[in-house]
Amino acid sequence: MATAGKVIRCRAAVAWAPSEPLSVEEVEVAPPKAGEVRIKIVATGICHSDDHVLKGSLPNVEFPVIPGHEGAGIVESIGEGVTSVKPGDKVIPLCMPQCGECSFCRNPESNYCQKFHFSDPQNLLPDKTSRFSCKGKQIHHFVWVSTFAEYTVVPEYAVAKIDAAAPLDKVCLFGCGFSTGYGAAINAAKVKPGSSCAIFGLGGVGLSVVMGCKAAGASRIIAVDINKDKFAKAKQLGATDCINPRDFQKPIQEVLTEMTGQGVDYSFEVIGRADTMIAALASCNMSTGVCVMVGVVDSEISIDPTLLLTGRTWKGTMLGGWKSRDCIPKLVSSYLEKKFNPDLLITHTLPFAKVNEGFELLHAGKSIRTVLLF
Ligand code: COD
Ligand code: ZN
Repeated sequence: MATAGKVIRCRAAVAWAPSEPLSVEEVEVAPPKAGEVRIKIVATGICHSDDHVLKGSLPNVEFPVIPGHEGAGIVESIGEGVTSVKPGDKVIPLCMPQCGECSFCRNPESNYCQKFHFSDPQNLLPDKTSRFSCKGKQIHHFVWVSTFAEYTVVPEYAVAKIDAAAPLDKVCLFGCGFSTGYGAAINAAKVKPGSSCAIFGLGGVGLSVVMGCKAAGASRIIAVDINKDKFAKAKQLGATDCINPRDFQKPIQEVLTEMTGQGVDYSFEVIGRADTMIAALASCNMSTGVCVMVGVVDSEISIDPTLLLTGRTWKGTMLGGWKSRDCIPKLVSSYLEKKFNPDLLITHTLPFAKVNEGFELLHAGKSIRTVLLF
């Protein structure tokens, strides 16, 4: 290995400060320390959560930072004591780690590893230092994975080894978007055959919820978005109805309740807005409905408690409830067996240098997923 043990100079997209465009820079990536893995990122998707990072609206993120959390790559070198991966392995870096030791990792019902960012910020590696520097400055990691870098270093328990046959320019979506959305339907809501579902927000994550509802056998899948250009893809992936809240005078929860009689069995908020979180909650059956929140807002929200008193369940999910190291490789294998096709979410493929163009496509509502290739 020519590069093992050495600092690698390579390209990365650095966010120097909130609300500034990304700057493609040459960065130095230090070798992995004990328990760490250095990965050559081959492809990375752009998720709306990366846009939240750039705007400074995700909690606990420190600048300057290298964002990106939907990548796939090849192990370049490993630190002392790493046993589960070796150089040359195809891997997905995991924004939700699975340390295997915390009480949540040991609980079969939970996928929330206590080493996740909301509990213990992942802006630096576990030894509280960074492996990235640029122009003499230390650059922060983002949820450890920082996939907008040609090389990144992550702890071993935030790496999933995947099938050697997996196409990295496609399976990068398993690092976030597809796994999050599909799992929200399968694991968090546990959608039943014959049920009705409403999905608020038809981005890469929301459309993956549509795929999950379809796979679970839902008979009515109502897709909700203010951008009607998203409807054709939603229908292709399984939506039975597509509605634009702006086409109605009355609140969308009333429209959905009228469409279904008593509200949908399952609703999903996949936008990240306070008003649509409340609308999604109010859209599900007042007695037995389940509303799953996938999006995040940086404000508090208030609701009428009777919405819950009548029996509704309101819950959230991270990375679709999958225990990441155990389940992401299995999802990739199911993809290779053609059990689902998230390739349909990829609308654009760009060279890495055009990362800001990728964000422009997202802002303009023109892309579902843009995949950047190094
Ligand atoms: N009503 C209906 N639809 C709307 C509205 C509205 N008021 N506003 C926007 N939309 C639609 C947009 O037109 C778009 O189609 C869709 O909502 C959002 O899609 P994208 O492509 O912008 O977003 P995704 O799918 O990449 O990401 C959505 C998230 C909800 C995951 C993201 O925004 C978020 O909140 N992330 C934070 C949560 C998190 O960290 N999750 C774990 C890692 S991703
Ligand atoms: Zn994401």
